[in-house]
Amino acid sequence: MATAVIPKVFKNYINGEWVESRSNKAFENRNPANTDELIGMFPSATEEDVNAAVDAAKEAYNRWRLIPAPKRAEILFRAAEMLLERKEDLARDMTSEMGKILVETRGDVQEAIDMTYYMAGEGRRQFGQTTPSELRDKFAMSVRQPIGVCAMITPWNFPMAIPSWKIMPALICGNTVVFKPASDTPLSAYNLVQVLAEAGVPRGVVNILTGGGREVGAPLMSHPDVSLVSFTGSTEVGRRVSEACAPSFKHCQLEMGGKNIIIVMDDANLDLAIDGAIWGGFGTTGQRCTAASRVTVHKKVYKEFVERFAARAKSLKVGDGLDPTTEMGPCINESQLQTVMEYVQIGINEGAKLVAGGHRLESGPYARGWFHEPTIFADCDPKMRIAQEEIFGPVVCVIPCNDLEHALEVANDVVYGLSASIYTRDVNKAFQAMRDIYTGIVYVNAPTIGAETHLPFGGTKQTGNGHREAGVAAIDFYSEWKTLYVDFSDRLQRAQIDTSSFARPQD
Ligand code: UN1
Repeated sequence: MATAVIPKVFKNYINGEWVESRSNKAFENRNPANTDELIGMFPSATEEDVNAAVDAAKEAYNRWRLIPAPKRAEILFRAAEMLLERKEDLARDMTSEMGKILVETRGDVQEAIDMTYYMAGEGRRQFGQTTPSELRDKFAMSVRQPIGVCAMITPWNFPMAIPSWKIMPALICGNTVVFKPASDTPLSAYNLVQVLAEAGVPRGVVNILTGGGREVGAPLMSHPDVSLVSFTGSTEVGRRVSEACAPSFKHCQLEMGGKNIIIVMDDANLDLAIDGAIWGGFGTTGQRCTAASRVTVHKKVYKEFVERFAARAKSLKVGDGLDPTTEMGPCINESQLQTVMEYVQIGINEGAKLVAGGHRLESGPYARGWFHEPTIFADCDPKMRIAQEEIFGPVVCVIPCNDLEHALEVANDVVYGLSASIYTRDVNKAFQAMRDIYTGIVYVNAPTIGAETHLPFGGTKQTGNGHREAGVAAIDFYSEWKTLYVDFSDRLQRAQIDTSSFARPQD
Protein backbone atom coordinates (compact mmCIF):
# COMPACT_ATOMS: atom_id res chain seq x y z
CA MET A 1 0.00 0.00 0.00
CA ALA A 2 1.39 3.38 -0.96
CA THR A 3 1.85 5.75 1.93
CA ALA A 4 1.32 9.43 1.35
CA VAL A 5 4.45 11.43 2.08
CA ILE A 6 3.62 14.23 4.47
CA PRO A 7 5.58 17.29 3.40
CA LYS A 8 7.65 19.11 5.95
CA VAL A 9 5.91 22.32 6.99
CA PHE A 10 8.04 25.36 7.72
CA LYS A 11 7.23 28.53 9.63
CA ASN A 12 8.22 32.17 9.75
CA TYR A 13 10.68 33.29 12.43
CA ILE A 14 9.48 36.40 14.20
CA ASN A 15 10.74 37.74 17.51
CA GLY A 16 12.70 34.59 18.28
CA GLU A 17 9.87 32.14 17.61
CA TRP A 18 8.89 29.93 14.71
CA VAL A 19 5.32 31.00 14.01
CA GLU A 20 2.59 30.28 11.49
CA SER A 21 1.59 32.94 9.01
CA ARG A 22 -1.56 34.93 9.78
CA SER A 23 -2.84 33.77 6.38
CA ASN A 24 -2.69 30.10 7.33
CA LYS A 25 -1.71 29.57 3.73
CA ALA A 26 1.43 27.95 2.42
CA PHE A 27 3.24 27.46 -0.87
CA GLU A 28 5.18 24.52 -2.22
CA ASN A 29 8.91 24.29 -2.67
CA ARG A 30 9.73 21.70 -5.34
CA ASN A 31 12.96 20.31 -6.76
CA PRO A 32 13.59 21.86 -10.22
CA ALA A 33 15.40 18.69 -11.35
CA ASN A 34 12.40 16.55 -10.37
CA THR A 35 9.18 18.39 -9.70
CA ASP A 36 7.65 15.25 -8.18
CA GLU A 37 9.83 15.92 -5.18
CA LEU A 38 8.13 18.24 -2.75
CA ILE A 39 10.75 19.70 -0.45
CA GLY A 40 8.38 21.42 1.91
CA MET A 41 5.55 23.85 2.47
CA PHE A 42 6.48 27.40 3.36
CA PRO A 43 4.22 30.08 4.83
CA SER A 44 2.62 32.69 2.58
CA ALA A 45 3.13 35.66 4.85
CA THR A 46 0.82 38.68 4.91
CA GLU A 47 1.18 42.36 5.62
CA GLU A 48 0.23 41.66 9.24
CA ASP A 49 3.17 39.25 9.50
CA VAL A 50 5.40 41.93 7.99
CA ASN A 51 4.22 44.40 10.62
CA ALA A 52 4.88 41.92 13.42
CA ALA A 53 8.38 41.21 12.10
CA VAL A 54 9.24 44.89 11.72
CA ASP A 55 7.90 45.63 15.22
CA ALA A 56 10.07 42.85 16.63
CA ALA A 57 13.13 44.10 14.75
CA LYS A 58 12.48 47.68 15.89
CA GLU A 59 12.18 46.62 19.52
CA ALA A 60 15.27 44.41 19.35
CA TYR A 61 17.28 47.23 17.78
CA ASN A 62 17.24 49.18 21.04
CA ARG A 63 19.17 46.38 22.74
CA TRP A 64 21.27 44.99 19.88
CA ARG A 65 22.79 48.33 18.92
CA LEU A 66 24.18 48.65 22.48
CA ILE A 67 25.91 45.27 22.49
CA PRO A 68 29.57 45.99 21.75
CA ALA A 69 30.51 45.06 18.19
CA PRO A 70 33.23 42.58 19.32
CA LYS A 71 30.51 40.77 21.31
CA ARG A 72 28.14 40.75 18.36
CA ALA A 73 31.07 39.30 16.45
CA GLU A 74 31.33 36.33 18.81
CA ILE A 75 27.86 35.23 17.74
CA LEU A 76 28.88 35.51 14.08
CA PHE A 77 32.05 33.51 14.67
CA ARG A 78 29.90 30.80 16.24
CA ALA A 79 27.49 30.92 13.28
CA ALA A 80 30.40 30.57 10.84
CA GLU A 81 31.67 27.49 12.70
CA MET A 82 28.21 25.94 12.59
CA LEU A 83 27.82 26.64 8.87
CA LEU A 84 31.18 24.97 8.31
CA GLU A 85 30.18 21.89 10.32
CA ARG A 86 26.88 21.59 8.42
CA LYS A 87 28.27 22.55 5.02
CA GLU A 88 27.56 19.26 3.26
CA ASP A 89 23.94 19.00 4.44
CA LEU A 90 23.29 22.66 3.65
CA ALA A 91 24.72 22.20 0.16
CA ARG A 92 22.55 19.13 -0.46
CA ASP A 93 19.43 20.95 0.67
CA MET A 94 20.36 23.81 -1.65
CA THR A 95 20.92 21.57 -4.67
CA SER A 96 17.53 19.93 -4.09
CA GLU A 97 15.65 23.21 -4.09
CA MET A 98 17.75 25.25 -6.52
CA GLY A 99 19.21 22.71 -8.92
CA LYS A 100 22.82 23.86 -9.23
CA ILE A 101 25.39 21.11 -8.90
CA LEU A 102 26.80 20.08 -5.53
CA VAL A 103 30.26 21.50 -6.24
CA GLU A 104 28.60 24.88 -6.69
CA THR A 105 26.20 24.69 -3.75
CA ARG A 106 29.18 23.81 -1.55
CA GLY A 107 30.75 26.99 -2.94
CA ASP A 108 27.60 28.96 -2.16
CA VAL A 109 27.63 27.79 1.47
CA GLN A 110 31.37 28.46 1.61
CA GLU A 111 30.75 32.01 0.44
CA ALA A 112 28.33 32.44 3.36
CA ILE A 113 30.94 30.98 5.72
CA ASP A 114 33.62 33.33 4.36
CA MET A 115 31.33 36.33 4.69
CA THR A 116 30.33 35.40 8.24
CA TYR A 117 33.96 35.03 9.38
CA TYR A 118 34.92 38.20 7.55
CA MET A 119 32.16 40.29 9.10
CA ALA A 120 32.81 38.77 12.52
CA GLY A 121 36.38 40.03 12.14
CA GLU A 122 35.00 43.47 11.34
CA GLY A 123 33.57 43.53 14.89
CA ARG A 124 36.97 44.68 16.08
CA ARG A 125 37.68 46.89 13.09
CA GLN A 126 34.94 49.50 13.01
CA PHE A 127 37.53 52.21 12.82
CA GLY A 128 36.74 55.88 12.48
CA GLN A 129 39.00 58.88 12.11
CA THR A 130 40.55 60.74 15.02
CA THR A 131 42.06 64.04 14.08
CA PRO A 132 43.25 67.29 15.64
CA SER A 133 40.63 70.00 15.82
CA GLU A 134 41.41 73.36 14.29
CA LEU A 135 40.79 74.78 17.76
CA ARG A 136 42.89 74.37 20.88
CA ASP A 137 41.48 72.18 23.68
CA LYS A 138 39.01 70.52 21.40
CA PHE A 139 38.92 66.91 20.23
CA ALA A 140 37.49 65.61 16.94
CA MET A 141 36.68 62.08 15.80
CA SER A 142 34.18 60.04 13.83
CA VAL A 143 32.42 56.78 14.69
CA ARG A 144 30.17 54.43 12.78
CA GLN A 145 26.60 54.13 14.01
CA PRO A 146 23.97 51.58 12.99
CA ILE A 147 20.94 52.61 10.96
CA GLY A 148 18.01 50.58 12.31
CA VAL A 149 15.73 47.95 10.84
CA CYS A 150 17.04 46.56 7.55
CA ALA A 151 14.86 44.76 4.99
CA MET A 152 16.65 42.17 2.89
CA ILE A 153 15.09 40.94 -0.33
CA THR A 154 17.15 38.18 -1.91
CA PRO A 155 17.16 36.06 -5.09
CA TRP A 156 17.16 32.30 -5.62
CA ASN A 157 20.44 31.88 -7.50
CA PHE A 158 22.70 32.25 -4.44
CA PRO A 159 20.27 31.22 -1.72
CA MET A 160 22.74 31.41 1.15
CA ALA A 161 25.66 33.49 -0.12
CA ILE A 162 23.65 36.58 -1.07
CA PRO A 163 21.60 36.71 2.15
CA SER A 164 24.86 36.44 4.09
CA TRP A 165 26.32 39.41 2.13
CA LYS A 166 23.47 41.46 3.52
CA ILE A 167 22.67 39.99 6.94
CA MET A 168 26.22 39.63 8.30
CA PRO A 169 27.40 43.23 7.73
CA ALA A 170 24.02 44.54 8.91
CA LEU A 171 24.35 42.60 12.18
CA ILE A 172 27.97 43.44 12.89
CA CYS A 173 27.16 47.13 12.52
CA GLY A 174 24.33 46.81 15.08
CA ASN A 175 21.26 46.77 12.84
CA THR A 176 18.37 44.33 13.01
CA VAL A 177 16.94 42.41 10.06
CA VAL A 178 13.71 41.38 8.40
CA PHE A 179 14.59 38.91 5.67
CA LYS A 180 12.37 37.96 2.71
CA PRO A 181 14.04 35.27 0.61
CA ALA A 182 13.01 34.24 -2.91
CA SER A 183 10.08 31.84 -2.95
CA ASP A 184 12.04 29.33 -5.07
CA THR A 185 14.68 28.77 -2.40
CA PRO A 186 13.20 29.30 1.07
CA LEU A 187 14.81 26.18 2.60
CA SER A 188 18.36 27.55 2.38
CA ALA A 189 17.16 30.84 3.85
CA TYR A 190 15.45 28.95 6.66
CA ASN A 191 18.67 26.96 7.25
CA LEU A 192 20.71 30.16 7.49
CA VAL A 193 18.33 31.74 10.00
CA GLN A 194 18.22 28.51 12.00
CA VAL A 195 22.01 28.64 12.33
CA LEU A 196 21.94 32.29 13.39
CA ALA A 197 19.27 31.53 16.00
CA GLU A 198 21.25 28.59 17.37
CA ALA A 199 24.44 30.64 17.39
CA GLY A 200 22.79 33.00 19.85
CA VAL A 201 21.40 35.92 17.83
CA PRO A 202 18.93 37.44 20.33
CA ARG A 203 15.19 37.47 19.88
CA GLY A 204 13.92 39.87 17.21
CA VAL A 205 17.35 40.67 15.76
CA VAL A 206 16.85 38.46 12.69
CA ASN A 207 13.35 37.69 11.41
CA ILE A 208 12.40 35.75 8.29
CA LEU A 209 9.17 35.81 6.32
CA THR A 210 8.43 33.82 3.19
CA GLY A 211 5.87 34.71 0.57
CA GLY A 212 5.25 36.73 -2.52
CA GLY A 213 6.67 40.04 -3.63
CA ARG A 214 3.30 41.74 -3.56
CA GLU A 215 2.22 40.33 -0.17
CA VAL A 216 5.56 40.54 1.68
CA GLY A 217 8.15 42.46 -0.36
CA ALA A 218 5.99 45.49 -1.12
CA PRO A 219 4.72 46.23 2.42
CA LEU A 220 8.19 45.52 3.79
CA MET A 221 10.02 48.00 1.59
CA SER A 222 7.52 50.76 2.22
CA HIS A 223 7.13 50.17 5.96
CA PRO A 224 7.78 53.42 7.87
CA ASP A 225 9.94 51.69 10.50
CA VAL A 226 12.27 50.13 7.95
CA SER A 227 15.31 52.37 7.52
CA LEU A 228 17.23 50.45 4.88
CA VAL A 229 16.43 48.10 2.02
CA SER A 230 18.94 45.85 0.29
CA PHE A 231 17.73 44.13 -2.85
CA THR A 232 19.27 41.71 -5.33
CA GLY A 233 17.21 40.78 -8.37
CA SER A 234 16.04 42.12 -11.69
CA THR A 235 16.48 45.71 -12.83
CA GLU A 236 12.73 45.98 -13.32
CA VAL A 237 11.95 45.11 -9.68
CA GLY A 238 14.96 47.11 -8.49
CA ARG A 239 13.46 50.24 -9.99
CA ARG A 240 10.27 49.63 -7.98
CA VAL A 241 12.31 49.10 -4.80
CA SER A 242 14.11 52.38 -5.43
CA GLU A 243 10.80 54.18 -5.92
CA ALA A 244 9.33 52.64 -2.76
CA CYS A 245 12.35 53.83 -0.77
CA ALA A 246 12.44 57.36 -2.17
CA PRO A 247 9.51 59.05 -0.38
CA SER A 248 10.89 58.36 3.09
CA PHE A 249 14.58 58.45 2.04
CA LYS A 250 15.30 54.89 3.09
CA HIS A 251 18.84 53.84 2.43
CA CYS A 252 18.63 51.59 -0.58
CA GLN A 253 21.16 49.29 -2.19
CA LEU A 254 20.38 47.54 -5.44
CA GLU A 255 22.24 44.73 -7.21
CA MET A 256 20.50 43.99 -10.48
CA GLY A 257 21.04 42.68 -13.98
CA GLY A 258 24.17 41.93 -15.95
CA LYS A 259 25.32 41.23 -19.51
CA ASN A 260 28.89 40.35 -18.74
CA ILE A 261 31.53 39.81 -21.37
CA ILE A 262 34.70 37.82 -21.84
CA ILE A 263 37.14 39.39 -24.31
CA VAL A 264 39.47 36.90 -25.98
CA MET A 265 42.49 38.51 -27.68
CA ASP A 266 44.52 36.81 -30.41
CA ASP A 267 47.44 36.28 -28.03
CA ALA A 268 45.29 34.60 -25.36
CA ASN A 269 45.91 31.14 -24.01
CA LEU A 270 42.93 29.63 -25.84
CA ASP A 271 42.67 26.52 -23.66
CA LEU A 272 42.34 28.78 -20.64
CA ALA A 273 39.88 31.10 -22.36
CA ILE A 274 37.64 28.18 -23.36
CA ASP A 275 37.73 26.77 -19.82
CA GLY A 276 36.77 30.23 -18.59
CA ALA A 277 33.96 30.71 -21.11
CA ILE A 278 32.47 27.30 -20.22
CA TRP A 279 32.63 27.94 -16.48
CA GLY A 280 31.51 31.57 -16.76
CA GLY A 281 28.73 30.86 -19.24
CA PHE A 282 27.27 27.60 -17.99
CA GLY A 283 28.19 27.54 -14.28
CA THR A 284 24.95 27.80 -12.24
CA THR A 285 23.21 27.08 -15.60
CA GLY A 286 24.07 30.65 -16.57
CA GLN A 287 21.82 31.91 -13.77
CA ARG A 288 24.29 34.33 -12.23
CA CYS A 289 24.25 38.11 -12.37
CA THR A 290 27.92 37.68 -13.18
CA ALA A 291 27.45 35.00 -15.88
CA ALA A 292 29.58 35.38 -19.02
CA SER A 293 26.65 35.66 -21.39
CA ARG A 294 28.77 37.33 -24.10
CA VAL A 295 32.18 36.41 -25.47
CA THR A 296 33.90 38.61 -28.00
CA VAL A 297 36.77 36.94 -29.82
CA HIS A 298 39.55 38.42 -31.97
CA LYS A 299 38.97 37.55 -35.63
CA LYS A 300 42.36 35.79 -35.89
CA VAL A 301 41.35 33.10 -33.38
CA TYR A 302 37.57 33.34 -33.83
CA LYS A 303 36.99 30.22 -35.92
CA GLU A 304 39.07 27.95 -33.73
CA PHE A 305 37.54 29.39 -30.55
CA VAL A 306 33.95 28.91 -31.72
CA GLU A 307 34.55 25.32 -32.84
CA ARG A 308 36.23 24.29 -29.63
CA PHE A 309 33.87 26.23 -27.36
CA ALA A 310 30.82 24.67 -29.05
CA ALA A 311 32.31 21.16 -28.83
CA ARG A 312 32.91 21.60 -25.10
CA ALA A 313 29.40 22.94 -24.49
CA LYS A 314 27.87 20.00 -26.35
CA SER A 315 29.79 17.55 -24.19
CA LEU A 316 28.63 19.02 -20.86
CA LYS A 317 26.61 16.54 -18.85
CA VAL A 318 23.27 18.04 -17.89
CA GLY A 319 21.25 16.51 -15.07
CA ASP A 320 20.37 16.34 -11.41
CA GLY A 321 22.91 18.36 -9.43
CA LEU A 322 23.08 15.71 -6.71
CA ASP A 323 24.64 13.25 -9.19
CA PRO A 324 28.40 13.87 -8.87
CA THR A 325 28.94 13.39 -12.61
CA THR A 326 26.52 16.20 -13.55
CA GLU A 327 28.15 19.36 -14.88
CA MET A 328 25.09 21.57 -15.35
CA GLY A 329 21.76 21.49 -13.52
CA PRO A 330 18.26 22.62 -14.54
CA CYS A 331 16.78 26.10 -14.78
CA ILE A 332 15.16 27.19 -11.55
CA ASN A 333 11.53 26.97 -12.69
CA GLU A 334 9.19 26.70 -15.62
CA SER A 335 8.97 30.40 -16.28
CA GLN A 336 12.76 30.81 -16.36
CA LEU A 337 12.97 27.89 -18.78
CA GLN A 338 10.29 29.52 -20.94
CA THR A 339 12.32 32.75 -20.99
CA VAL A 340 15.39 30.82 -22.14
CA MET A 341 13.40 29.12 -24.90
CA GLU A 342 11.93 32.43 -26.00
CA TYR A 343 15.37 34.00 -26.26
CA VAL A 344 16.66 31.05 -28.27
CA GLN A 345 13.85 31.69 -30.75
CA ILE A 346 14.65 35.41 -30.74
CA GLY A 347 18.31 34.60 -31.51
CA ILE A 348 17.32 32.36 -34.40
CA ASN A 349 14.95 35.04 -35.75
CA GLU A 350 17.66 37.67 -35.45
CA GLY A 351 19.93 35.54 -37.63
CA ALA A 352 22.52 34.49 -35.06
CA LYS A 353 24.15 31.13 -35.79
CA LEU A 354 23.21 28.38 -33.36
CA VAL A 355 26.38 26.30 -32.88
CA ALA A 356 25.47 24.35 -29.73
CA GLY A 357 22.27 23.34 -27.95
CA GLY A 358 19.12 25.34 -28.48
CA HIS A 359 16.58 22.90 -27.09
CA ARG A 360 14.76 22.01 -23.98
CA LEU A 361 15.66 18.56 -22.62
CA GLU A 362 12.50 16.68 -21.71
CA SER A 363 12.81 12.96 -22.30
CA GLY A 364 14.01 10.17 -20.00
CA PRO A 365 15.80 11.53 -16.93
CA TYR A 366 14.80 15.07 -17.88
CA ALA A 367 11.06 14.44 -17.98
CA ARG A 368 10.27 15.88 -14.56
CA GLY A 369 12.62 18.88 -14.55
CA TRP A 370 13.30 22.28 -16.14
CA PHE A 371 16.33 21.30 -18.21
CA HIS A 372 17.79 23.10 -21.21
CA GLU A 373 20.85 22.37 -23.32
CA PRO A 374 23.92 24.55 -22.97
CA THR A 375 23.41 26.87 -25.92
CA ILE A 376 25.82 28.98 -27.97
CA PHE A 377 25.02 31.50 -30.67
CA ALA A 378 27.97 32.52 -32.87
CA ASP A 379 28.33 35.39 -35.35
CA CYS A 380 26.18 37.64 -33.16
CA ASP A 381 25.84 41.30 -33.87
CA PRO A 382 26.44 43.17 -30.61
CA LYS A 383 23.14 45.02 -31.11
CA MET A 384 21.02 41.86 -31.27
CA ARG A 385 18.57 41.47 -28.41
CA ILE A 386 20.25 38.21 -27.34
CA ALA A 387 23.53 40.15 -27.06
CA GLN A 388 21.97 43.08 -25.17
CA GLU A 389 19.35 41.68 -22.79
CA GLU A 390 19.89 39.58 -19.70
CA ILE A 391 18.64 36.02 -20.33
CA PHE A 392 19.66 34.42 -17.02
CA GLY A 393 20.06 30.96 -18.46
CA PRO A 394 22.53 28.73 -20.32
CA VAL A 395 22.82 30.87 -23.45
CA VAL A 396 26.09 32.49 -24.58
CA CYS A 397 26.51 34.87 -27.54
CA VAL A 398 29.82 34.94 -29.37
CA ILE A 399 30.67 38.18 -31.15
CA PRO A 400 33.67 38.57 -33.50
CA CYS A 401 35.93 41.59 -32.91
CA ASN A 402 38.73 43.26 -34.88
CA ASP A 403 41.02 44.51 -32.12
CA LEU A 404 41.07 45.62 -28.49
CA GLU A 405 39.43 49.00 -29.20
CA HIS A 406 36.55 47.28 -30.93
CA ALA A 407 36.23 44.74 -28.10
CA LEU A 408 36.10 47.51 -25.49
CA GLU A 409 33.42 49.31 -27.44
CA VAL A 410 31.32 46.11 -27.57
CA ALA A 411 31.99 45.47 -23.87
CA ASN A 412 30.68 48.87 -22.79
CA ASP A 413 27.76 49.04 -25.20
CA VAL A 414 25.11 47.47 -22.93
CA VAL A 415 22.89 48.98 -20.26
CA TYR A 416 24.49 46.87 -17.52
CA GLY A 417 27.93 47.04 -15.91
CA LEU A 418 28.59 44.24 -13.44
CA SER A 419 31.54 42.13 -14.53
CA ALA A 420 33.90 41.74 -17.49
CA SER A 421 37.02 39.81 -18.32
CA ILE A 422 39.92 39.80 -20.76
CA TYR A 423 42.13 36.92 -21.83
CA THR A 424 45.46 38.19 -23.11
CA ARG A 425 49.16 37.71 -22.41
CA ASP A 426 49.90 41.35 -23.23
CA VAL A 427 50.21 43.39 -20.05
CA ASN A 428 49.50 46.65 -21.89
CA LYS A 429 46.22 45.33 -23.25
CA ALA A 430 45.27 43.97 -19.84
CA PHE A 431 45.83 47.34 -18.18
CA GLN A 432 43.98 49.21 -20.89
CA ALA A 433 41.01 46.90 -20.41
CA MET A 434 41.14 47.28 -16.61
CA ARG A 435 41.00 51.05 -17.08
CA ASP A 436 38.49 51.38 -19.89
CA ILE A 437 35.82 48.79 -19.17
CA TYR A 438 33.10 50.54 -17.20
CA THR A 439 31.94 47.75 -14.86
CA GLY A 440 32.16 47.14 -11.12
CA ILE A 441 34.41 44.10 -11.56
CA VAL A 442 37.08 43.23 -14.15
CA TYR A 443 38.99 39.96 -14.35
CA VAL A 444 42.21 39.30 -16.25
CA ASN A 445 42.73 35.75 -17.52
CA ALA A 446 39.78 34.49 -15.47
CA PRO A 447 36.05 34.35 -16.25
CA THR A 448 33.48 36.92 -15.12
CA ILE A 449 32.35 34.90 -12.10
CA GLY A 450 34.02 34.12 -8.80
CA ALA A 451 34.01 37.30 -6.73
CA GLU A 452 35.53 36.98 -3.24
CA THR A 453 33.83 38.17 -0.08
CA HIS A 454 36.39 40.67 1.17
CA LEU A 455 36.29 42.94 -1.89
CA PRO A 456 33.50 45.23 -3.10
CA PHE A 457 30.84 43.56 -5.25
CA GLY A 458 28.40 45.41 -7.50
CA GLY A 459 28.05 47.13 -10.81
CA THR A 460 27.64 50.31 -12.77
CA LYS A 461 24.81 51.69 -14.93
CA GLN A 462 21.59 49.67 -14.65
CA THR A 463 23.30 47.00 -12.55
CA GLY A 464 23.41 49.06 -9.40
CA ASN A 465 22.76 52.36 -7.70
CA GLY A 466 26.30 53.17 -6.67
CA HIS A 467 26.56 51.08 -3.51
CA ARG A 468 28.64 47.95 -3.22
CA GLU A 469 28.16 44.77 -1.25
CA ALA A 470 30.87 42.73 0.53
CA GLY A 471 34.20 43.92 1.86
CA VAL A 472 34.50 47.20 3.74
CA ALA A 473 32.04 48.68 1.23
CA ALA A 474 29.31 46.72 3.01
CA ILE A 475 30.28 48.23 6.36
CA ASP A 476 29.95 51.63 4.70
CA PHE A 477 26.44 50.80 3.55
CA TYR A 478 25.20 49.29 6.81
CA SER A 479 26.49 52.12 9.02
CA GLU A 480 26.37 55.88 9.05
CA TRP A 481 29.10 58.23 10.11
CA LYS A 482 28.69 60.27 13.24
CA THR A 483 31.23 63.00 13.88
CA LEU A 484 31.98 63.86 17.49
CA TYR A 485 33.53 67.13 18.69
CA VAL A 486 34.50 67.46 22.34
CA ASP A 487 35.47 70.92 23.58
CA PHE A 488 37.41 70.83 26.85
CA SER A 489 38.45 74.51 26.86
CA ASP A 490 35.57 75.65 29.08
CA ARG A 491 34.88 78.64 26.85
CA LEU A 492 33.06 79.33 23.61
CA GLN A 493 35.33 78.52 20.68
CA ARG A 494 33.98 79.31 17.24
CA ALA A 495 35.10 77.12 14.35
CA GLN A 496 36.31 79.01 11.26
CA ILE A 497 36.22 82.24 13.29
CA ASP A 498 38.53 81.92 16.27
CA THR A 499 41.30 80.15 14.38
CA SER A 500 43.14 82.86 12.42
CA SER A 501 45.47 83.87 15.27
CA PHE A 502 47.11 80.40 15.12
CA ALA A 503 47.76 80.63 11.42
CA ARG A 504 49.64 83.93 11.27
CA PRO A 505 51.06 85.00 14.64
CA GLN A 506 52.62 88.13 13.03
CA ASP A 507 49.21 89.53 11.93
C1 UN1 B 1 25.22 36.67 -8.45
O1 UN1 B 1 25.26 36.12 -9.53
O2 UN1 B 1 24.21 37.32 -8.13
O3 UN1 B 1 31.08 36.22 -8.37
C2 UN1 B 1 26.27 36.57 -7.43
C3 UN1 B 1 30.26 35.30 -8.41
C4 UN1 B 1 29.65 34.81 -7.12
C5 UN1 B 1 28.49 35.65 -6.76
C6 UN1 B 1 27.47 35.82 -7.85
N1 UN1 B 1 30.64 34.85 -6.08
O4 UN1 B 1 29.92 34.78 -9.46
